[in-house]
Amino acid sequence: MTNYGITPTETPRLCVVMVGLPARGKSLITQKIVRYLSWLSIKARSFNVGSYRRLQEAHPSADFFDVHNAQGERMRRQAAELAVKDMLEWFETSDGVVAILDATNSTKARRSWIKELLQGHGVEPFFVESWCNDKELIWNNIMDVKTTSPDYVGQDPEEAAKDFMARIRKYEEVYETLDETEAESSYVKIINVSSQVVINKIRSYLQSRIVYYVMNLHIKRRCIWLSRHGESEYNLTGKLGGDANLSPRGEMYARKLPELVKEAVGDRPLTVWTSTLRRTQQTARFLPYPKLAWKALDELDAGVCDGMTYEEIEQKYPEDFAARDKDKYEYRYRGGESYRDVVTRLEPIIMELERQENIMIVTHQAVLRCIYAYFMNVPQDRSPWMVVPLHTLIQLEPRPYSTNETRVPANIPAVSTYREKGTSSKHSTEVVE
Ligand SMILES: *[C@@H]1O[C@H](CO)[C@@H](O)[C@H](O)[C@H]1NC(C)=O
Ligand SMILES: *[C@@H]1O[C@H](CO)[C@@H](O)[C@H](O)[C@H]1NC(C)=O
Ligand SMILES: *[C@@H]1O[C@H](CO)[C@@H](O)[C@H](O)[C@H]1NC(C)=O
Ligand SMILES: CC(=O)N[C@H]1CO[C@H](CO)[C@@H](O)[C@@H]1O
Repeated sequence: MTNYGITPTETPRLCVVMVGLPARGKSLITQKIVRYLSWLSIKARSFNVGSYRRLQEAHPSADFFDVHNAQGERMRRQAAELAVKDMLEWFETSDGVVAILDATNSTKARRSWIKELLQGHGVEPFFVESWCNDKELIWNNIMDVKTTSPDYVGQDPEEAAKDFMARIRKYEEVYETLDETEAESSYVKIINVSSQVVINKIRSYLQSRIVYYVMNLHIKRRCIWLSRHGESEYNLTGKLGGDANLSPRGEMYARKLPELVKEAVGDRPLTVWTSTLRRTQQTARFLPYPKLAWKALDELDAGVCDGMTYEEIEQKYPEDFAARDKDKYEYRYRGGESYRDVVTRLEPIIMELERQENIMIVTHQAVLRCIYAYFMNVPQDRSPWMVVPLHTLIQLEPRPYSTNETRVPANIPAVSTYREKGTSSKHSTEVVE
């Protein structure tokens, strides 16, 4: 059956417990871990204690977060219990693998409570602390929070920021960071956004993957540009795969691309990544930036169907054709690859993309769909069917709680290479503008 990349000997139930003062990027890290694991087909979900608390107290003032406020303390504890209850239910009913408890968990006593609770239910606790005393980073985070947090909807931004600072001071009074007194716990402590990382008792493969991932995250503003290669000679005849040259219209796109890219990128430094195939390298060849060719960016390998049209595939391998329509993500071409295989080989690319700043990727339809799905959180039953037009520059700007997308068409016509689910295999010679 399917190997999810988890060794079968380990307990496949992990709870990542976030630790850290407010405005240390915990929710951002939480959301990214969920997206990354889901992209790798590892079932993950976050449980935000704050949103359970909000059900009882929608717009609490800073006093609510005072540890000496017994009423507030009781409600916060209740919210955490509700979150954990739902989490355990999710493990049972949805075959969950990784749950992420997004809370403050500011004291050793609380961590010890949650650790026992989880272990009592056969769930391995793993603490991820984001620790930071860089004033500028914290301030930037507060500005993001005050404009996006549901706690402050409809409030004056200045007032919201002040209240939030007061709330943070309440937590600071009691906050205890992870240290050697918790040496028996599995944890990773990220200091000043990965300028220093402390790891302790990493017990499983899954934990080490999460550690490796969070170590690579940064929060600098940057963009990622994606483009398919220009129309190729194979696209004109509807053939798959191969290593064809660009068509005359594809060539026009390659010549226009530097202008489009310059307009979008401005003076920012940029590195261009291509696959090792001719059509992506020809498309990128006029771009005046450093280039890197990755084998991992090569198109989905169509195996024995390489060089055939969809029509020929339907005739020669009708049951394969139908199987691919039924589950395009899992379908693996004879002697070739599935979308899942492509995601697996793209993982180092995603890891490197997280580490880098401005990058442009010129690649192929299936590969581009997989990369796009990671950033835009597109589920697997939809990602293989996504429309990614030829001759269009896609700009993605990752922001704390979403990714901003802009599409810039080059206005150079190309054949449509999109085949809708369940449609006839006839190659479309219709020209889209
Ligand atoms: C974190 O950043 C602040 C501000 O740049 C610096 O003063 C502090 O020494 C850093 N701490 C660590 C442990 O790197
Ligand atoms: C376009 O042509 C290339 C070969 O040059 C092929 O790999 C790719 O799959 C084609 N796109 C579609 C969707 O037909
Ligand atoms: C998204 O990006 C576009 C282009 O850079 C910009 O004009 C727009 O304001 C951005 N939207 C958000 C919500 O940041
Ligand atoms: C401050 C805060 O919200 N801490 C929570 C950490 O997690 C434990 C268990 O989930 C809660 O009891 C605390 O309230």
